[in-house]
Amino acid sequence: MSAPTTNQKLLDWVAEVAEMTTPDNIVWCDGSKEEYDRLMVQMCESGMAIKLNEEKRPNSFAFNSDPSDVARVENRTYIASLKEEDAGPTNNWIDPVALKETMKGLYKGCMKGRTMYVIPFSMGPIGSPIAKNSIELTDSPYVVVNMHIMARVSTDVLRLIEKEDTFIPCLHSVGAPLAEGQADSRWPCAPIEDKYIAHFPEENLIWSYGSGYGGNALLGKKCLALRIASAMAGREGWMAEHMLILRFTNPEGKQFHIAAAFPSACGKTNLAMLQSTVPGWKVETIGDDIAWMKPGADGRLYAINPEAGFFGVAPGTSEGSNPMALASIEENAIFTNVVVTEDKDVWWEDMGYDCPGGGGIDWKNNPWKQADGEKGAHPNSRFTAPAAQCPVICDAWEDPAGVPIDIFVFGGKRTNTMPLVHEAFDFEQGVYMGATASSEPTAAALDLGNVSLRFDPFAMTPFIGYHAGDYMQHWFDMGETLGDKAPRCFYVNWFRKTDDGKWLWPGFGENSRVLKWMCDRVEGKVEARETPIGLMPIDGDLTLDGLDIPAEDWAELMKVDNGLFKATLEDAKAYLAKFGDKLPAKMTEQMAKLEARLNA
Ligand code: GTP
Ligand code: SPV
Ligand code: MN
Repeated sequence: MSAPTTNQKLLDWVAEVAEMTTPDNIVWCDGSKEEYDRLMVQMCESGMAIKLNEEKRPNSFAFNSDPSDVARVENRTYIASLKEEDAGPTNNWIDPVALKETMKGLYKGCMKGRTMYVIPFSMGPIGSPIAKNSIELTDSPYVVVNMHIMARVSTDVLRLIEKEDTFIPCLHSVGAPLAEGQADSRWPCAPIEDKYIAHFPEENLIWSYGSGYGGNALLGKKCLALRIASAMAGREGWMAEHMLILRFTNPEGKQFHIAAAFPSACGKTNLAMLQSTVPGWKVETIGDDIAWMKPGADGRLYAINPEAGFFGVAPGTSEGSNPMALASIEENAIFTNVVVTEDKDVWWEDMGYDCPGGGGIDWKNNPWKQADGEKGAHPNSRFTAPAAQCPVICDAWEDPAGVPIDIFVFGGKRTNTMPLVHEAFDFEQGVYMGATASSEPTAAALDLGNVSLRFDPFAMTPFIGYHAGDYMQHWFDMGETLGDKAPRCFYVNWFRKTDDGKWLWPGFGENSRVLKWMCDRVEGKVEARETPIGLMPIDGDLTLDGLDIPAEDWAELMKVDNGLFKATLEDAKAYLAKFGDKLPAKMTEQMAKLEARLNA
């Protein structure tokens, strides 16, 4: 196939990579339905994909990964800045020259026996001033079809690259060359010690090797839209955050835009599509994972969702918890590491009903019976679906101008200590709350080991493309830029448990009650009571009508235990110590103020 572009930079790069990786063929992708269908047919024939029941799940497919390749690999992820100190204490670092040497060794001949796909894609609406044009080179057809859904894949991007003579290069290989006549495996990938997810922030360059999974391989997502974009945003005065974006509209039609940062597998997709239980209030989805935000001409902060689809956690997704996600995956969806039932539909744990037929093929590609008690879907199994299929997608979701953010929400999974909701006294304390957000570990990252609590600033620890201390300072700087137009900051915790392990808060749709309280605060409709950690609801303002929450459970959800918070503050101090003189003075100031309030 002759190359469908005249851009010399792009042609040279493709030629250079092809020379290094020696694919059998090169295919330039155009993002068309014909291309998608053709690749799916090929993958079904090769045994990599399973076509699902056309009646039950039209145009949908299931994949099972290699059991070793089921999530992001944070200990194989690198920020290879020129200077080590610029990667900071939260990132792995290798000298970029040395890392490139190592990776070139791995890339040499790595696409032998495979096709190299050239994927032109845009993160953000094509041609929008905030969007980024990019090319992913990959030898994974699974990556191509997922990129079709998650990003905007189009030859229009080639035209923009020709005009602007610039693009963000993303190189990906599964790292499994095929010898002459060698049969391919169902899910080719490299052993863990050969996997590298590498970022060269000064060059806006991404090199990924050895994994075919999600955030390791769909390079527009975590690698570009968060790690590289956060480094660009830090330099250029905007923000790239691990945040959902939603619009919450009250009965009078007043709109509030909320951006919320929760760590992986802590409820962003669920909150983004929430079905409000507060009469007359409704939620519309703008994004479920990533927000790019810039101050607008009116001085407010405007957010866009750079993605085009959802790559959501399957287990726990049910008619009860997230009906809008279920509706989004009725057709044209891809499923990875779920159960394929006997009648070729999909199932996962906590889907709201037992597996039809009692079993099927599990995520490890083996025959499986629910009655045997083993999990059928991997806890980090995922669906990929076009955002446009979400019944509550907001009409502004592709507006290149974005939506003005009124409220930031931070949070994580804490079964103890953190109350249901509290509000920051001001933006600077809000930054402190976001910067010291903490969570108990989840299944979305493979390798966090046996830790009980992980500090996860702004849910961005695995995604900050530069020094996390500089990143915190950037948040304070944005506060100064925005002044009194800065969003109001809140901290939530949906995950408190009783001593015998039951949820204290019903969560999901009922979280709308908490969002409404936030909006009432923004509008000045309700007062709040001061506690050492921030402002909290006055009894009655956060309505519990119709909920069956015993008074002692509510008291527990609203409790601020000074002793527990002093312990968390000590943990935060220990965590922040590793930032050394890069820790913003404002963080130290906030800690001193919090300590004083807790001791008062
Ligand atoms: P990533 O895609 O990894 O970034 O995850 P996410 O933040 O989008 O998480 P998601 O919304 O997929 O939720 C992950 C898990 O949290 C699922 O098992 C949900 O059922 C569960 N969850 C979400 N919201 C709530 C809630 O309000 N209460 C409780 N108890 N669980 C929740
Ligand atoms: C996350 O882990 O935050 C995800 C899934 O959204 S992945 O795309 O694999 O990063
Ligand atoms: Mn995520």
